[in-house]
Amino acid sequence: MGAIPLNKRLVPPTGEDRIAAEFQIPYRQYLDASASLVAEPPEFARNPGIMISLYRAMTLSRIFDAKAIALQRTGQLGTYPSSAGQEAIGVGYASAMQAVDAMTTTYREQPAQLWRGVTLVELLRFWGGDERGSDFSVPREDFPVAVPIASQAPHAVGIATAFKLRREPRVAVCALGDGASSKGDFYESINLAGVWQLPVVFIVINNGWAISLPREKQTATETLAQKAIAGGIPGIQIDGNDIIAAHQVCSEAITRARSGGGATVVEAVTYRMGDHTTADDASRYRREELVSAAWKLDPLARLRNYLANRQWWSKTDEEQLIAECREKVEAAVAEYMKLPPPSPADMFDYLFETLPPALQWQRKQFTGG
Ligand SMILES: Cc1ncc(C[n+]2csc(CCOP(=O)(O)OP(=O)(O)O)c2C)c(N)n1
Ligand SMILES: [Mg+2]
Repeated sequence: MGAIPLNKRLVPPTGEDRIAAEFQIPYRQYLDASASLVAEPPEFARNPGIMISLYRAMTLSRIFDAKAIALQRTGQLGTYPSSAGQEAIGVGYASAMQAVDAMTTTYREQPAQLWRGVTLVELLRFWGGDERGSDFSVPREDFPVAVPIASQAPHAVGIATAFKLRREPRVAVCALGDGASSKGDFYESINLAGVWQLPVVFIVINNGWAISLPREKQTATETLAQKAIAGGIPGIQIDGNDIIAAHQVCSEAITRARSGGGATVVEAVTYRMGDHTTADDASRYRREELVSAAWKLDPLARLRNYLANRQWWSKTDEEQLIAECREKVEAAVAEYMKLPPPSPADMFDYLFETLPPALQWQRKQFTGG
């Protein structure tokens, strides 16, 4: 039994009715699964230097991801959420931002964080349980990842409000999941973003799953992008595994926000290739065929084929890049391993300016002093 299509559920207008409102949700894709161009691409897609830099970033992220999972499996990292399969949208929106912009994000956005300048060591530190990994050396004003679902959406609205009040030409970019788009925080955020015409862009990373809950059980809307309409802002759906669409559509939305044109919701359709986190076993609720079908849409292979088809990328280039990324990741792991572990007392020390008496007691029990 499939979902009832939206148009069947709409109240059909009778002879007495006029139309109160109408909307459309555009869908953008340039590069299809076979790496063929299906629409006239924007200028940057013809530039090998730009396209290769996007590919390099996506590859580094994929290689880091595999290593992080291996580290967790061998007891050297905490619970880790894989971003495999989501590299195009992550690198796409991050590369559309300017350094002065600010990002609030969920926990699966390593591809975007790396592009923004968060280091591999900082990522390892954070996922190793050391909060100092969130003290980013480069994107100082990007927020630490939000593990509470959708709490970063109102944060982005707050940041965008500050940018607007200070008349700074800066944009807040908020990445959140399909599951997060069901939360009140999201609806409240798009509402304020619309009514205050804020410089904020919401990137809804629709990876098909909220842990074990599939997209079709998440919401009855046909697209997640159309939720924007309720906030009075535009929504667009894109092929989130197409780096050209990801970079282009996010650039358009960010540019519009920067120039006073207000907010946008971009829904990026992608797929969570891995388990929800290393603490999950997706084979218990997800058929293997779904995952193998999704691998055929792999954003990394798609971009590699696009580059190779234009003679911009050879087998040797690929081998060199993989070796280079592995070296970078291994060097970061070696540095991470040498870092002294954080003090467990830290969990008491950074939440309150003055520790409440009950926690003072706990801290004393814990540290013995
Ligand atoms: C406020 C809150 N409720 C519940 C959870 C438990 N939880 C962790 S991840 C997750 C699913 C989120 O799915 P989605 O937004 O699609 O992001 P994805 O994990 O797919 O990247 C839930 C419900 C949480 N972290 N925070
Ligand atoms: Mg999801």
